[in-house]
Amino acid sequence: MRWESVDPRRYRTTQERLFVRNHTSTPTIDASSYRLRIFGDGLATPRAEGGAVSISLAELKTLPQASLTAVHECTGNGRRFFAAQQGQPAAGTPWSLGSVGTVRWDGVWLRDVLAAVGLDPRALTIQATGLDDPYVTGGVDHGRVRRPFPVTKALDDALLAWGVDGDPLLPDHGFPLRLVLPGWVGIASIKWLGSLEVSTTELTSPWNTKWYRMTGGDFPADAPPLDVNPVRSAWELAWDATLPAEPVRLTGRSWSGAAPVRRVDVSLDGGRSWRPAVLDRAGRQDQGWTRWSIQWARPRPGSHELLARAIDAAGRTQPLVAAYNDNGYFFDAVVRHPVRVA
Ligand SMILES: Nc1nc2c(c(=O)[nH]1)N[C@H]1C(S)=C(S)[C@@H](COP(=O)(O)O)O[C@H]1N2
Ligand SMILES: [Mo]
Repeated sequence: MRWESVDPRRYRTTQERLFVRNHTSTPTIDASSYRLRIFGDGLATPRAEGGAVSISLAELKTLPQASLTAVHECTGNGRRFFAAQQGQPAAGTPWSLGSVGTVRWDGVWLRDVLAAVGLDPRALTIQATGLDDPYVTGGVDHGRVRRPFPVTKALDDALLAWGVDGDPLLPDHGFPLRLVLPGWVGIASIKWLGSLEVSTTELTSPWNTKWYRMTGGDFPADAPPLDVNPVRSAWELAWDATLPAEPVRLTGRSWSGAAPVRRVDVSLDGGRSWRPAVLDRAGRQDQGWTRWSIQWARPRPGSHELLARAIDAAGRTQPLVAAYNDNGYFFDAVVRHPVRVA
């Protein structure tokens, strides 16, 4: 998603504008024969994979329907800035700040689906597996894209989504059904959801043991799998945007996986002086981002760096330097956004 394409009057991101991140490639799935399979020893009646409960889309749609607006963001958002801003190149897709959006998902609460199937009170984790091809890299077949998450998250606000803003999911975003774990790293929201294994033990996959954990830098060897997203901010401006030398109202957005954004401070002079931006807190929807604006009274001709730093209601904020890690996850530092006034 290009920040200069974001319409300041429009709160949510449309599917067409939302970033796409695939480990393999988008599969073609026939919705009429599609089935979600649920199995595992964490069901009230334990089921082996071969004897999974099989649920069609039509059957899912008989459950109470739900909609949820939430930030959707890749763990690697901002990765490019490890190299560009900190001189610490990190491996992976060199996103700027565009692998994020705020999306209104339509579907059913996972808790309602689990209640209908029947859950064992000792159930601990659920492994979600996609229907895209197995992920092969460096000659190793890691199997299908899958990641476990706690039953507590499943019962809290996890959604099984078949649509966005009333339309079916686009193929690239998980048609016909995806998991959505709001506030969590993007990889947790498994697309083209094929199965859910409900277990009374801790399940693992390479997507929570090998990747999507902090490795390298100052992190310990046993850093836990990443779950809740950090705090980040972006200006609704092109990189190196040219602005006329006249008063201008600048806009941007800030978000956090943990809590609503409480305050945003901005600097129009590269970080020498700061002042609070005007937040549109009332306009925030569910677990979406917070829009803000700032009046730049007298932009002087020349090059400038615009900075924005948010604080969320949990007291989390953005550092000036992000914690380096091998895979460039969680670049949450304040980004120095260059503009030219001409
Ligand atoms: N089955 C499957 N689910 C997946 C992925 C994938 O490659 N396969 N990519 C994950 C990652 S890394 C992210 S950031 C989000 C991206 O969702 P989007 O492409 O709809 O924006 O999907 C997640 N779910
Ligand atoms: Mo991602």
